[in-house]
Amino acid sequence: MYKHRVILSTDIGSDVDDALALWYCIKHPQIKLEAVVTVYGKVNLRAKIAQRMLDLAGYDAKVAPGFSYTRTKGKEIWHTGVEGYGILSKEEIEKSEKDATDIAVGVGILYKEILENPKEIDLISIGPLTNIAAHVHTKVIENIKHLYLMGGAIKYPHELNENNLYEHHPLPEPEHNIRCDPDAARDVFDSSLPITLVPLDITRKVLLDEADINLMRARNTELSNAVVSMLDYWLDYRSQQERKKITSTALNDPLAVGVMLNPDIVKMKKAKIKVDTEGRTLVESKEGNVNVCYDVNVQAFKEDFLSKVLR
Ligand SMILES: [Ca+2]
Repeated sequence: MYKHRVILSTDIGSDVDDALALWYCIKHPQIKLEAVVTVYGKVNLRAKIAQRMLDLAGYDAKVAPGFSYTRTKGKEIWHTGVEGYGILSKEEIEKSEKDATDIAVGVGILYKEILENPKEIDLISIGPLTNIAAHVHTKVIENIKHLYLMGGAIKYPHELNENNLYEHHPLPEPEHNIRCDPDAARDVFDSSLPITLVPLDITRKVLLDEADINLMRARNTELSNAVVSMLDYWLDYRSQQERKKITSTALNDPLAVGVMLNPDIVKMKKAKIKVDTEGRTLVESKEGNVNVCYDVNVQAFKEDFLSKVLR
């Protein structure tokens, strides 16, 4: 029996970790996925990828594109160029890119689902926060049960620990999901929404390595083969970028799902988070609406993740 009704807001298709997070949601018996709403750039293509994964799993949930553009003006959208590779045909990719992209049907689905099910639905955000920021001045915000948010960095690339969490130095680097739309992130953090923040500081510690990928390869279902194929394209892309062979990848986005399912796998402290113009997430005070995760039990998380997706 499921324990969590979930809406996922995702930029699936670029970093493969969104597909891994969606796979985890699909396969976890405690999750009932109500809707997948895409965000950032090629939202139609991203929605096609999510829909295909659900179809391969025989899983019924709503899928729709959210905002393609960011709330912050003048931001270039980052794509890898391999979005859809490994799961969609070349024709499907080209066609979905030609579709109009600013309809944002998914934003309406988010609105309707939350208001029809007040305080029943957990929202998991694993992309820029544009879709969620659209609702900060509506009743939606007070009716979301909880927001689990992969994003931000508290000290990264410096080590984060219990003792330096509230210190103002060293400053972190801006993390992708926040940096891509700082205005949206600021609106969400400044709202009254209860948030659990799963920052880069801990997600980078959870690696899917070659042995794990080989287990996935051996699983050999239509869905696992599609995910592994996307994973291979992502590792090739990363290898080209880094000019060396990359064989592992961080489970950033799946960890946000994992923290919702098993909060005991992390250590957290309360905080108020301020977002600066560069997209840094800065701890402003010890009181606030955000649980910041600062430590993770890597083995406990990976055991649950792998056992569920390989089920
Ligand atoms: Ca993502």
